[in-house]
Amino acid sequence: MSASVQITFVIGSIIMLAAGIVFWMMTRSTPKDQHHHGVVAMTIVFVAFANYFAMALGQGHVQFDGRDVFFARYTDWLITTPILLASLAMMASDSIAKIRTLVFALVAADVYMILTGLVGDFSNAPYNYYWWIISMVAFLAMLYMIWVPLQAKAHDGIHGSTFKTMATILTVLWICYPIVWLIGSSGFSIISLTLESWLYLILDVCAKVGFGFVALSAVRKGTQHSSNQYSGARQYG
Ligand code: RET
Repeated sequence: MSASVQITFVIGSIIMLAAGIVFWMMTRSTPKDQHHHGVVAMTIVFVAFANYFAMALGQGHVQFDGRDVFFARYTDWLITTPILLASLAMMASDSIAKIRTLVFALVAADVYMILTGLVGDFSNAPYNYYWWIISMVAFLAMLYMIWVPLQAKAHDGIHGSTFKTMATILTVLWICYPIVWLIGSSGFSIISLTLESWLYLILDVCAKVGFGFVALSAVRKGTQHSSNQYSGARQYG
């Protein structure tokens, strides 16, 4: 692994760790009944920190057919993307139990997408492209579930408008991952490994840190609103 690639992992570790600390502080000034949003945001960045740290130490990749496969990206995504989806679902509905079948289907499609992507990364051409297509089908199924049935439930939740903002950010950012995969070392190798690593870093920071900020700020703003309306009704922790 070259130094220019390794530096992206070092930067990634630092950003994720710093974000975790900031989210922890933000959560402390959030009403207790909204703490789950903070727990979700912290879990995502601390999991990402561990995976970036492993890659920075050279422990997150193996050689396959003369190139590095960074499997730590997939262990990161495998844990963080279902949590991100759960976070989005929590914005759509006050009670995840009410939409459990939909959440299960979303997470199942997501896990399927990541695992078939990993298999693709450990495949030579043309098999890697077959796996990319299979993974893409699961991704499109996920987008459908977010924009059709989940969106329909969103008006039930207290954060209905935040749902739309978060679903839009999620869609725009997540679409970039399969593109980077395809033009990077796992696909056509049109871009260098260094550029690929920078692109994944930018995407990961936006998808994890940006998403956490939007969720936590919305919850804090939303509850400030309601605590102004019903002053003293909420318990702060
Ligand atoms: C892969 C393989 C090729 C096909 C597709 C993919 C999609 C990956 C996505 C990853 C999202 C990761 C996020 C991480 C941040 O926490 C696996 C690259 C469709 C959508 C959001």
